[in-house]
Amino acid sequence: EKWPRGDETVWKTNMRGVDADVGNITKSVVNHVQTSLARQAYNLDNLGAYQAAALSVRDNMLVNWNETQLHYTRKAPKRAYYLSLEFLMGRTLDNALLNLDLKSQYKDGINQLGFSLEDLLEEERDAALGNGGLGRLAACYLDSSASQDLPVWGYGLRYKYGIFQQLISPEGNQLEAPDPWLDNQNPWELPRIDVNYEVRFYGQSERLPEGHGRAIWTGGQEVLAVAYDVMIPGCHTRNTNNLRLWESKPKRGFDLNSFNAGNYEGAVESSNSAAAITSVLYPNDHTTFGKELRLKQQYFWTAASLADIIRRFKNLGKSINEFPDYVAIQLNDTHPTLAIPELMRILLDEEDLDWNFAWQIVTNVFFFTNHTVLPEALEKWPVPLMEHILPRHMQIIYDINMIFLQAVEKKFPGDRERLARMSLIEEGFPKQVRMANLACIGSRRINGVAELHSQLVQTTILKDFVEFFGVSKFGNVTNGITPRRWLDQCNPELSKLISSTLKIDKSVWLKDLYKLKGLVKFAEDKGFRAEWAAIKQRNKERLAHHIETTLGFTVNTNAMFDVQIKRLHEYKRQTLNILGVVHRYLELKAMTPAQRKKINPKVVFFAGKAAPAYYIAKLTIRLIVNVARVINADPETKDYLSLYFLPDYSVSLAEVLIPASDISQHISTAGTEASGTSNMKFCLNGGLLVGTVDGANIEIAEEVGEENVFFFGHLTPAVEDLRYQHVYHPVPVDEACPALANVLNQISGGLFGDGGVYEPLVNTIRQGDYYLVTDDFDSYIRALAMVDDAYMDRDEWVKKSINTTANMGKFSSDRAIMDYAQEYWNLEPIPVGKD
Ligand code: GPK
Repeated sequence: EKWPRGDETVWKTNMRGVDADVGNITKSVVNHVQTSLARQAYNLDNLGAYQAAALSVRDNMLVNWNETQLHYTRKAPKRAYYLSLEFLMGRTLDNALLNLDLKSQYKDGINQLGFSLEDLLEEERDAALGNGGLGRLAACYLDSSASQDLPVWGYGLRYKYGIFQQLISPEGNQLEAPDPWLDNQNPWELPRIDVNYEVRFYGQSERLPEGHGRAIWTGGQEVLAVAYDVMIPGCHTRNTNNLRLWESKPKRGFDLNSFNAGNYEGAVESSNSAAAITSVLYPNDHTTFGKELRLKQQYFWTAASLADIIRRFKNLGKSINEFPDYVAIQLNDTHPTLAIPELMRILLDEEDLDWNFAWQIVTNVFFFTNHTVLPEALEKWPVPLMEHILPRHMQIIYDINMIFLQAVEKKFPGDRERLARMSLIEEGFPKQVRMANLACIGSRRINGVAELHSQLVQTTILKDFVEFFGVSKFGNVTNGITPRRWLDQCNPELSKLISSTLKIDKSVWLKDLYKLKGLVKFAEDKGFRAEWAAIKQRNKERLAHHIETTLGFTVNTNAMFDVQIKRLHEYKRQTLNILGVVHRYLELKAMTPAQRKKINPKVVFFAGKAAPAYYIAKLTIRLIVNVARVINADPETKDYLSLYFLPDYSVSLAEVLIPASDISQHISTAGTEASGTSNMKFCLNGGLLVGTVDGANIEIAEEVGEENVFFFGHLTPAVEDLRYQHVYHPVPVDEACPALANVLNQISGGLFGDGGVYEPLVNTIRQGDYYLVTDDFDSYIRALAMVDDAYMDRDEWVKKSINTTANMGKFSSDRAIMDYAQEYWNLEPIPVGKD
């Protein structure tokens, strides 16, 4: 068939490219106001202007997106797919303008139309389709894939409601409100009503008598998955990748059969349950709940994504045994593990392959990243639930298990305990399917997210599998962060100073972050240090201004800014931090005014959400809020110590907080934080770090030098023994750590309101103390004292700050994604327009 239809020159002369002309930009924005939005200049508000500007930017992105997809289709390279239940994208407009290198032109154009770009940026709602680090990592990896010209697509779910909005009641309780982020039109997504797949649930699976492990799965409920595409622009490249999010909807508006039988309500009900699948992001981090709807989400998403991937592969006209040469699929944690039995089902039941051949393909396509060794996060699904919702997949899992355990038995004859540990099925009432074991045996390679964590994965949760498969199947890819959003976008002044100092255009160093190393020698330059410090100061004032306008508090910008922002979790030990604040407050109270005057003033910021059902985490928030209420109102101390809990933590709030931090806290019990990624963001912005010897803190110290990091606390190898001691030879806190006991007594005694309220929280420390707050408290306080001392010598501090930023090259997500591309996926960059 001839392409294009009609007159080729008419087509070609009308195809537009990316347009950086300010005149054309204003024309396009006005055109969107008039036509796409059907609004008029005289009553246009900031929101309308934002939407028109966004649509105009989107037009430019689409030019690149189309070209990229065409280029990938023509070149037919191997592609990788990043399957993640969470993509914590944040806002898009500023990021898109910077990546397309159109920011100054749009700034001018928007100005000419009587608006300010900065105001319009604030109109955008965060796309908050994730809980925390795992979801934000996925977003950084998409940015890096596009920026490194890698043919990578993301696949996820288009939740109608993202992570809940956090409200704080006057008593200090967290309240959750829904996040209707799609209520304003979303200019960044393209509905693809024509790209849709049917996904089956429930029904019956009948094995076929002739063998090969085949079966026929029929009946049950069929739900439609509809694609929504989100463009992912690379930085200073035309490559623009795709994030495909699935929305569920009823296969027909209603169930025709029930409708004809007069069961109108029943028919509408079934359509309701289809839509429910993608209605809400589960707000639990590091925990698994075994909820039916969550399992349906996981299958719905993996089935639609695989169907789409296979359809794209089939368009290449290759034979199915070449599938692993053209496709790599990264499983972001165990959430998409059902893709393994689903691909087996397709290959066996639809492609008619025999078992061994199918398994060979499957185990060469998938790669699995583990993100935690915390036991409560290891996903397990009750067998009865699986049998009910996915009867065919349960058969396949049993078959995989049988064959696998035979191989284990052959290698380790008679080792029944090993078989029990490695089985995909955990015995019990009910039996459960162990998703990590399935992900592990079904994948080509497995990685952790920082050196220490990857070692722990290999020596603890997957030890048996290392012994069975050999260590070469296991690896490490230390996490990274995108320097576009986490430096250039959130800290434009610092970015400018870096470019002018290094005399390197940011388009170069932002994509080769090791270039920051060139800043080291400027740490000795007094003028440079002054500029560096002045930028930090302005970022602190920017944060203070934000807090003043949103919350009405006046923040002391002459103080040191100390920040801990992350999900509330016992293992992350916000408790240690708040107890340390109380300790400092008590010390200040005991001082004379003259003594206080010598103290380094400090403002402590907390932000983070607690899972709605996580009682202790919510109680920790309540304690923080009430400590803040008391100490911020104390005239004796408030100039030296104040405390803020900033509600509704988000990517956008992080973008204001991180550049303003002098010191940030990453204080998990050793061995519990797999990597951490905000630690990298703070350091990249010249903030120093106080932390435990855990996760990526260790590698950050290796890079920036231990003299620039404030480490404290027990090390990973000591943790197990200390926990044992707490249980079998408990020592009362009053003996083990008098300073901590004093703090706990003050809280229980009612210094911050009814002490009884906090008893359950205090008891987690007094009894068992699983996260070793008692053991680390004294060294934590000493570390904070060292921070104070260091901050007193401001010149030395600024040198540390510069040297920290200068040595953060390793933590670019570009390095991480290239590591995946080379060591895991076997993928090459496919730059658009360069051949
Ligand atoms: C790990 F297991 C999980 C989880 O459920 N959610 C989540 O955000 C985090 N993570 C780790 O806790 C961090 O240490 C890590 O940096 C991040 O994943 C990305 O790997």
